[in-house]
Amino acid sequence: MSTPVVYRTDEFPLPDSQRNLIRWTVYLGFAALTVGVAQGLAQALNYARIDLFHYYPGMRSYYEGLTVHGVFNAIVLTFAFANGFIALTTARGLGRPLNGALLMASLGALALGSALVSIAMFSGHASVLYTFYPPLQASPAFYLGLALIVISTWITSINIFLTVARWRREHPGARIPLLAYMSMMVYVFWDISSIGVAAEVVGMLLPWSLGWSAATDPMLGRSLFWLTGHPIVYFWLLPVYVSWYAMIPRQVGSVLFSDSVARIVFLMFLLIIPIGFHHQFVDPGLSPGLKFMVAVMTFVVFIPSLLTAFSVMYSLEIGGRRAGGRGLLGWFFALPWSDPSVCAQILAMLAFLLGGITGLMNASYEMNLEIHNTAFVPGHFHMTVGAAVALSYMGIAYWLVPYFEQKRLWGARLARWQAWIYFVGVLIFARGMISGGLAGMPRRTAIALVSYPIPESWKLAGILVGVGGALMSVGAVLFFFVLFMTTFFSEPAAITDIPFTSTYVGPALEGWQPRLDRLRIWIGLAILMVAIVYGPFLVHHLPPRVVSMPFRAY
Ligand code: HAS
Repeated sequence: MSTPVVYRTDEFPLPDSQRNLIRWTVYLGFAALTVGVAQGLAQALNYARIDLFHYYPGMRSYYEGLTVHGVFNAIVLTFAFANGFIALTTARGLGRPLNGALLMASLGALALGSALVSIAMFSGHASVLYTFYPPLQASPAFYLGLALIVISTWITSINIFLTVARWRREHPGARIPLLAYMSMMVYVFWDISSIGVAAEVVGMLLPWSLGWSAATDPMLGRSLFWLTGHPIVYFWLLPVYVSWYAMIPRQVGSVLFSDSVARIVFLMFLLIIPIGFHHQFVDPGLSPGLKFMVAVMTFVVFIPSLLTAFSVMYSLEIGGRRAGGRGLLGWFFALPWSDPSVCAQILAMLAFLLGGITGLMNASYEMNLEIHNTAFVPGHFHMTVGAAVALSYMGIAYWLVPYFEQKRLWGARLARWQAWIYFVGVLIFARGMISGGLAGMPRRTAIALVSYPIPESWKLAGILVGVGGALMSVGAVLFFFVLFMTTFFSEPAAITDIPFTSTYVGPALEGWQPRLDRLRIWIGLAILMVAIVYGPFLVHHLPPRVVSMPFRAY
């Protein structure tokens, strides 16, 4: 039996103090993004053979800049955004406040961790990139900072789980509201996924950087990293899926098609955590059988995103048709493109269609042998994390920052331009990276500084990367400008709620669907899957072998 869901949109009971803590958490992420994108411009121009590194204050090398770019954008921004945004959606989904002390503790750990990694990177003691593979060694401050940033996500998890548990005690037999369910699953997923990097950093890298062990085991370190490093991409993406499922339908005047489909999608991600070995297809020491199994499982991870594509597209179509769109694609153009939040997120979805296809190419074992460690890979991930995720964060910010500041969004037209400029920039950038990568152009290489002659095929590719990167930078500057003007110069407005949607079907109270909320079973299955894939590997590789002496770029 399906029950209609009626969400009250008034009286959202989040105390101002909690809203402020969430606000500063998200702003910390945006502050990291300003530094991250500034470094990104130098990285992109490097492919066009323009060397800016030495003009950046304090930057000693290409690798220092690339580390700052990756760590600030891919770790600090994304973790801060998830901690803040998902705390907010949990509170809204359940209609009750969170624990203020835990919000404060999470922000404190995040701020302190970010400060420590910044000190390590800007003092030149952590040019190890965002993957920090051993035997590259950073100073202890870097690993300690990373550990604190991860701890901030665990504190957020505890806050979310306690709030959900209290709500369940007060509502025996009720289904967890979808918005809260999805929010909670983001952190259930992340908590299991983060075990790998926690073990690597705390068990291996931190003691090693403190000199308590002379050498380390790079193979074990890489594998533990990718145990987390693969699902981390979905920890970046899933908050965006929360917006695409639970907010965008409302923003386009529609509803979400199915409550259960959304829950199943989040559960599928939970069950397919252990496929990090697809980042290690070219690593020696892993059996072909293991690589084959992981390649097959990687194709399965397409399914929840394909379900998302169809489900979200259906919601968009309902909205577009309600707005008068006719014919096969008329609904698409009838969507409220004038709303910068909607505009940015639909463009993000379109970029993700292409990003997803390149993911499929990466996942194909033989294709992977061609493109691994080439510029193709940054081409893929700038259309996923650099566009689907970052552009969606920007779109979300266009209603979130007015909500935080209790002001109208300043410059909606400029904000729309911002989204388009960034989108076009990312497509040109990715086109350059992909064609260059197919021609063997390496990633993580200071092309502007190499002493060998550059093949002709890399030249046009490099120029496209430079032009696309410059446009992305313009888009980013406009984004910060709109937020700055909104915060300091816009008119006050009383914004009492955040946009979220009701569903067309569900949630059912009988039949099989309530089982989707029985979390113990799903968490048990997810841990079992990790044990099946990683267990045999760990049996062979534990305890860590003393193999490699540290290599320091400082
Ligand atoms: Fe990936 C490498 C495979 C998704 C990020 N990936 C990376 C790296 C990063 C990254 C950062 O198998 C580099 C790591 C490093 O530094 O070495 N990736 C995949 C696969 C998927 C995938 C199979 N990746 C992502 C996402 C990321 C991300 C998401 C960030 C957020 N990736 C790989 C592999 C490698 C890899 C290998 C290793 C490469 C190597 O050798 O180094 C899939 O999850 C993708 C599924 C996506 C889709 C698209 C669904 C589209 C949607 C939008 C719908 C549009 C609508 C609008 C509704 C199937 C949901 C439509 C309207 C109309 C009118 C049309």
